[in-house]
Amino acid sequence: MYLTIAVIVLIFVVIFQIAKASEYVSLLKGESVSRKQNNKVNGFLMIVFLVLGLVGVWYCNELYFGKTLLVHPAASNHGEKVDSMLWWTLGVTGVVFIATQILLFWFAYKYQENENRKVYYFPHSNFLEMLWTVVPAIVLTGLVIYGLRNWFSFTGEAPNNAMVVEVTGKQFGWIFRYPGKDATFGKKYFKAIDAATNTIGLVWKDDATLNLKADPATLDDIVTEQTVYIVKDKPVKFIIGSRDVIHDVGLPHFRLKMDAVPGTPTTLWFTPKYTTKEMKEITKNPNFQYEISCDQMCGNGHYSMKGVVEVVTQEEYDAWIAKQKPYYFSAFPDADPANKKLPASDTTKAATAKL
Ligand SMILES: [Cu+2]
Repeated sequence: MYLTIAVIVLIFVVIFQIAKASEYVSLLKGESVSRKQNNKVNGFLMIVFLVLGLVGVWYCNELYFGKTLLVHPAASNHGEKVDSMLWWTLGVTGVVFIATQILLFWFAYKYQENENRKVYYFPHSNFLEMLWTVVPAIVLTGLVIYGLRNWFSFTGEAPNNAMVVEVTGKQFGWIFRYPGKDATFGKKYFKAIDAATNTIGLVWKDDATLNLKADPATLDDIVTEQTVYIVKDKPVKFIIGSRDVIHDVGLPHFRLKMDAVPGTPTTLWFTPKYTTKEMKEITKNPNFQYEISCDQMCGNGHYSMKGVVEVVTQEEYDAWIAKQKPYYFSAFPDADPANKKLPASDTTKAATAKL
């Protein structure tokens, strides 16, 4: 730290001294000679900056591209479209960037002060003005339309066969809800939330003080935390909300993200293309996990909001969901048939049946 500051200070001192020295030199040599010399040096430096800059762009790409997500394929249908959109944008802006930078620095070098050249007076050209207004406008409109089409596609209606999962952000974690056997999410109400037993406020019981009527559709809803299971090649729609502040469901491997806003449900849908297992092979990383990262600064535990998406086959999913119990049973264990003690007569019957 101190070393860096010392080096920066030293560089400033050196620049200051050079400036001062060149001032004295110009006094000795005369204004015009020294200006011409400076022009030459500056012109040469322009070319040096150009070359160093372009080499730097190439070098940083060599150094860091391997660490980006782009080395592995996008893991969803929409992700592929987002990637292609990104490549098109980078391609178009990249070509323009390199061409304009080369021209900018080359012109500064080539057309430096020269006594044998007279300046050509070129005040205005309607054609050129039109050209560099209309062409970028058309290209940018194209890119925006391309992006909007993707946006409407992944925030729009999901296919009929899509599975639906509700995602709720909270400080600091994720709660997932599956609709259960009736395929319907039961009603929830924020005042019914109880951090220990009813994390998203399902309306299980009548509550006169809150003016709530129990919703039977809540009884089979399945609630999990931190890990969500979805199926490869099957569209999945997330209905996204938040319990406290604004979070954001960031799905970097699927190239999607969507804000989680309290009181205003947002949606997105996508079709996962590779199971977690397949992705481990693709990335050659045995510890690979699809991650939900909160993409919105949401408080001091923001960094720890990692959720996991398990993409599995239909069979694996069926086996997993069959093992899940309705959330209702964890709040009211007595309602769980598995916990019900059989009446004495039934026990005898069961025993006889066994025999
Ligand atoms: Cu968050």
